[in-house]
Amino acid sequence: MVPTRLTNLLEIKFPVLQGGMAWVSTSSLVAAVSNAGGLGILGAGPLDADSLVKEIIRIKSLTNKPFGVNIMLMMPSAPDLVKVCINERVPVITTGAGNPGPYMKNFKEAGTKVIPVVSSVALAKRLERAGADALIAEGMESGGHIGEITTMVLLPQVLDAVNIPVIAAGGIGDGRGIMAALALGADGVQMGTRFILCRECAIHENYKKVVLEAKDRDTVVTGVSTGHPVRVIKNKLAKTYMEREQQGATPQELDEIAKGSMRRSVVEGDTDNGSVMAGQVCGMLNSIDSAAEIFQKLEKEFNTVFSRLSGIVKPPTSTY
Ligand code: TUI
Repeated sequence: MVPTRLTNLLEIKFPVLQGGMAWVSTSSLVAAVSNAGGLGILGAGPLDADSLVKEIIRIKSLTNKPFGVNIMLMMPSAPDLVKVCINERVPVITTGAGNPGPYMKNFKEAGTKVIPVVSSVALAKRLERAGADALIAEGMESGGHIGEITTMVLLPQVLDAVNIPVIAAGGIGDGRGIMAALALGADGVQMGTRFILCRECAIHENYKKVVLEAKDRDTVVTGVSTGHPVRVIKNKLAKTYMEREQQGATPQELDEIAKGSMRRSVVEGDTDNGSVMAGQVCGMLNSIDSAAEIFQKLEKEFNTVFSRLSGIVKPPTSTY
């Protein structure tokens, strides 16, 4: 892979970011992905400031490569987590579920690269003006908290609207998807669900089994009625939640149903009563591999598409 403006910016070998997944991407996965040549990203979601410091110290003990931390801005702990990342000189911050504009100045002063997730063109433009170093354009094929537009449609519009590097996310599960994103003009990709099925991902095996066995139509979007859509794999909890939504349950009642649901699935392995967040690509994933193996496979798949396209697309004839 030749260096690009994104690999130069992040000082990584492959233009592949591992999505920062709350509860799921902990230090062992982050370090393994960074060591394999991508950018591992810690999901700071459920952590308090002290646990975040410990996780960052652990990552630094496992890799000397750059890594990132994802901060979910809708969490009340977000301002404290931002302070920790600045003190610990975290190389890259990605943000989700909100607008990081208010923190931008502090990050810039600390030399931290800021890469917000956007699901609309308007926010992409606003955050470029606010000083974002790059953007992650995330389509609704993703797992967890999502926007409304597909990656295929969102990505070219974001690319047309900004000049900073744009990373495609949502619906990318293998080397073919990476090639497709680059064909649309993306500078790189972010993959979440593919890295759930990583040997170094330290979640309960039951969670991985459900993702591994899921088929193309096995995810649903809950929370549309509250304005916080979340894609999960269909199970007993999702069914109850959506039934209550249809019956007109209040946001407070729905919050009560969802409370603690990631802990139940990720830590306790209760994949019936817990929330199993995953992207639509779960249907095409069929093996658990080490991070190094994932990168080898991605490169092979990418090169296979490249060869196929080289055979069917005639290079433009030179006019010289
Ligand atoms: O953040 C994510 N994905 C997530 S967060 C999460 S944890 C969670 N747990 C329970 C309920 C809800 C979430 C699981 N998955 N992705 C990044 C993302 N950000 N997707 C969409 C957005 C987003 C949405 C609105 C970014 C900005 C925004 O606009 C805010 C504004 O001020 O305009």
